Amino acid sequence: MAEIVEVRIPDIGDFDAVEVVEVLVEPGQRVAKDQSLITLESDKASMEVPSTHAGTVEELKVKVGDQVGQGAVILTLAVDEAAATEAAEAGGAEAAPEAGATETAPPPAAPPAAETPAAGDGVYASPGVRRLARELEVDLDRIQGSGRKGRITKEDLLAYVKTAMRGGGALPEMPVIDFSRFGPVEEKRLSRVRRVSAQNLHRSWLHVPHVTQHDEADVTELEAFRKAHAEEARKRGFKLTPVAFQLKAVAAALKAFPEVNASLHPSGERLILKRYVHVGVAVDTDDGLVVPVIRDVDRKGIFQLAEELGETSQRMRDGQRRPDDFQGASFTISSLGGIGGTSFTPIVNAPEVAILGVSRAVMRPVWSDGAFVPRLMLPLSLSYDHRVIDGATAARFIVHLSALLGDLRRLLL
Ligand code: CAO
Repeated sequence: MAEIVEVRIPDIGDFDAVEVVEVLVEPGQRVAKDQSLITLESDKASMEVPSTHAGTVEELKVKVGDQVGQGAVILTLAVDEAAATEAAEAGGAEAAPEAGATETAPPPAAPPAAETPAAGDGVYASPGVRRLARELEVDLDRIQGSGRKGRITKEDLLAYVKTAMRGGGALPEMPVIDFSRFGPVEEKRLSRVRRVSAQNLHRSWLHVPHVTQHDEADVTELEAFRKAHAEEARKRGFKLTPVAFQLKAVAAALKAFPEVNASLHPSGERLILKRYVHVGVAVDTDDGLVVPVIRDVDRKGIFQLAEELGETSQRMRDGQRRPDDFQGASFTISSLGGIGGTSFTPIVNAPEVAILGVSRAVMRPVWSDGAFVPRLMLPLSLSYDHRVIDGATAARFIVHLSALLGDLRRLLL
């Protein structure tokens, strides 16, 4: 005999009440596990709620227009016998799917949606646009939204289709190759973090004319200072990472060069200068690269920044990410110094206009006052949007930054 279970709204992040904008099933209909049952929409995100079990819909408990929150019953389901046994073993009907807010950087990013294999997962779009995209067999991942927070509007979808039909503006197609012809292969599904960051990186790569300016900072004194205070930080419960010093120096350099702490208006005619200094820091996680934002760097001390960095990067690795972790950065630092390498060319995290890549500091002989002296040199690579920043400004910025890192007392000037 079929068991009746209640399917409920899972954890939907920070929202107390979200509107039901679409009911995708009806009584008597058979549904598969993970099949979308309803669509919820807040002003920030649209999300589909999948079924926790396979079975037949008995009774709908919500309708379009209802406001619902976590735990509200969506419908009752007569669960298939086999599935019921499986569900009982897995902890019963309450075993709701996890719908963690896995927002990833950089914005505009995906809504705090339940992970579903639906096309367009990881994008902002209304259910109507999603439906139209399904009918037209368009992958929403490929479209850049022009709406608020990157939301894909119907016009964006239609413009994309028109361009595709004309064959203009599109990139030449990559050939589809069956690699198994050449040897054994295996397929691995990319995490949502990777898919979203791939899309953002690609968009920046295509839109932003990049130039990378390299320099070296003499961090011999800075490193000695950091080591001298490392123990004190450790006692206070955090690690005094070199990145905290880089953050502080970057904040001072951004104050001195406001056009680097800016975004180009979409019209391309105005620069939006930011009076705040929020800096994104690239953090490597098992899911891929995420870039949480450290706010008001100019107003925080180095100990505070180090502690916040440690706490934030740990939270990123533990998968405890919140949408606002990734919003509002005006500049980004990507440090590969803990790993190695001599220099690299980071991709600007648009709509920011510059990003600092930090490589591994090395001790080497530097010519000074007629003799070679051993100095610890830190390689810096500043990629910038050449539409906004010209070469001279970039060079002045990185020279200024190197000087700050070379002598922290300059931060006081
Ligand atoms: N040159 C030489 N050594 C460096 C260095 C540099 N530029 N930057 C860091 N190091 C050293 C550190 O001194 C540290 O050595 P010890 O363990 O001997 O003290 C080691 O590399 C690891 O450094 P870290 O953890 O302090 O800093 P990080 O650059 O690896 O990471 C941060 C920075 C803030 C993201 C950190 O909180 C974190 O999450 N680390 C994990 C690794 C990571 O995600 N790195 C970012 C990679 S993607 O851009």
